[in-house]
Amino acid sequence: MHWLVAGTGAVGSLMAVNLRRVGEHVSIKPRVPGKARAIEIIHAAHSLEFGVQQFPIEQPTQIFAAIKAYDVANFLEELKQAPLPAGSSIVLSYNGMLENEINIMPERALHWVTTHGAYKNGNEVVHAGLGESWLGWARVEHASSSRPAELFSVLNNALPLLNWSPAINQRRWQKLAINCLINPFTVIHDCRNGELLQHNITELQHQVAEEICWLAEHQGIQLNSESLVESARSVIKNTANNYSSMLMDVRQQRRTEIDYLNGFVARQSAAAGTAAPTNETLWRRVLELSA
Ligand code: KPL
Repeated sequence: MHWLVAGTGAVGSLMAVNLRRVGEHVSIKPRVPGKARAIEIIHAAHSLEFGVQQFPIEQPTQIFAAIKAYDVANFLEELKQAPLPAGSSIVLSYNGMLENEINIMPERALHWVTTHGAYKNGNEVVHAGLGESWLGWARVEHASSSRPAELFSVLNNALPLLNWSPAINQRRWQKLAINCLINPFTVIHDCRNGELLQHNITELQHQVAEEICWLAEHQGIQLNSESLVESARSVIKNTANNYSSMLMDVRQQRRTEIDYLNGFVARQSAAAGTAAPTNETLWRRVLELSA
């Protein structure tokens, strides 16, 4: 299979090196346009070089887009201008949710939701915490269609464990909650995920989780706040050495995804007539810290 990994952040780089490791043909499309013809990624002391590919694409290609939530609409618009050859698919991986995302998902788009932890140090990608991932069709009307067998199996070999999910939306809400329960706290305490266990945040996490459960239920998704806090705790332990993507964004003075995480929860709850004060406070605090 031909793969194009869009986005050369931690997750995109991690996927690119692992796809290459299992023998796939991989090129890269950085989201920040540059003139480079090749990109070097260092992983486990090996330096690998990836050719840079731009749109349009001539042959059937599996796109793995590990991009920021605020870049999703632009990226999908770019794809619309350069339609992909038959046999291509688009796998999207981003933290958080967009208010209008249901209307912008292309036909063959899939969501890849992960709890793996990775961060980048210059050109080097560090796989700092093992997790698992879920793959499912992005468009609700395709949710129960069969899984694309070859694509699934390649992604599973590259970065196990991958689960097929006909209810990917449920998984996306769980991941949204995990990110809301971890990422802003790593910014506020300026620490690795594991160091959060030394801070007294459990009460606040329960409030964040309860606000998320209320909103999810309002949107037809059942979640349980106790299990969300519990899951966040196990992700914290499994990715203890990781620097969250949000902390890396703040440290490198990039825009964070807070608007699409706790900010999304606060705005959507307000629109539904209920305040989500803890998510709102975390949203504002991270915005202040990243200004
Ligand atoms: O998704 C992550 C992130 O950093 O954005 C987790 C799973 C919390 C790992 O750090």
